Amino acid sequence: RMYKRQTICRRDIDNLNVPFLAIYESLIPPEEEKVKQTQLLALLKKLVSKEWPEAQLYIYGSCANSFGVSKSDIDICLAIEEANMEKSDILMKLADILQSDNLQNVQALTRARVPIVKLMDPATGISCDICINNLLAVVNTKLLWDYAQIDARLRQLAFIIKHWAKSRGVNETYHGTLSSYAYVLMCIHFLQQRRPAILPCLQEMESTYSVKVDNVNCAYFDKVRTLADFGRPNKETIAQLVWGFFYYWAYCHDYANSVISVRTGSIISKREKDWTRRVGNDRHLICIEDPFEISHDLGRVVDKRSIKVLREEFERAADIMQYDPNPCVKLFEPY
Ligand code: 3AT
Ligand code: MG
Repeated sequence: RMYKRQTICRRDIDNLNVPFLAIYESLIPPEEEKVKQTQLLALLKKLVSKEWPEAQLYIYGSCANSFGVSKSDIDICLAIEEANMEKSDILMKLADILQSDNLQNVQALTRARVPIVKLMDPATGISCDICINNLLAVVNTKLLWDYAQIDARLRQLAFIIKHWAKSRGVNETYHGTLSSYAYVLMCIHFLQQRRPAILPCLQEMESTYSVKVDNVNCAYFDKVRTLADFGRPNKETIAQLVWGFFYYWAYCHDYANSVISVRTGSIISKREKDWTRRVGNDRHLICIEDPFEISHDLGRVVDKRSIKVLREEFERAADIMQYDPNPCVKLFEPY
């Protein structure tokens, strides 16, 4: 199936730039949404600090990594040192603290894979999930944000890919498809691999930011303002990149042997990572290395059935980009 065809993209590809950019613009959250998020965070901080003056609240995920579309839920992390308390007890107590004010549907989900407190703010209609001490997610949020500052095409591409994945039902980890976080890493990797490259590999550069979280050293070059011209030599347009992204995952990626790695800015081998066979529930059918937790494959949720669904969706999308008279409609048709 690999290298099945030697296609170059359609001649009229650049006619698609205007409609793709219009889709991107329509997904950007309006300023008042950001204001409401900030207000909700301030309220939560006030309530939490009464009980735990030392604790910190951080926004992470799509509301802070710049890849959030309009009406996203907020992901919040409570950073707290409570050596004598079980995580589930902290969550119950947190739910209690927040219940007392006028927030709605405050629930502690202590048995979820990632235990959280869930709530809804009736004043703004915003839902949020609060987890405890998930600081690696706070750091990978900063990494994604920093990458987005380097070249505008990353945010455009990632919005379009996320919108496609949601429309086609392949953004659901509990059904064996990929998380938004995984799709953004796939976009970063893809832009690192273009020639000339559109994105650098920040973790291979001299580190200007370095923290140790859960025994993982997270270090990379974060002075991204100095890289504003990095992608300039590459003139590819958003339509060409959307086409190239799907073409890569449909016909060029070596699923049997390759791992994509934003950390190294390249492809590494499954053998090198010992990801060649199923271990427990991790099947490694599509391999996406986490940039910091490098033993963590973001493709591990994908199973024998869902890998087929995913690859068929990549092929469908690549074929639409290649041949369809109206790709901007067809691509996002509900499944
Ligand atoms: P949505 O707009 O909510 O779809 P998101 O970027 O908020 O996109 P998620 O809600 O899937 O993505 O995840 C929230 C954040 O949690 C994103 C990332 O910082 C972190 N995260 C998610 N999945 C993983 C994972 N498997 N390993 C490490 N960090 C993760
Ligand atoms: Mg989210």
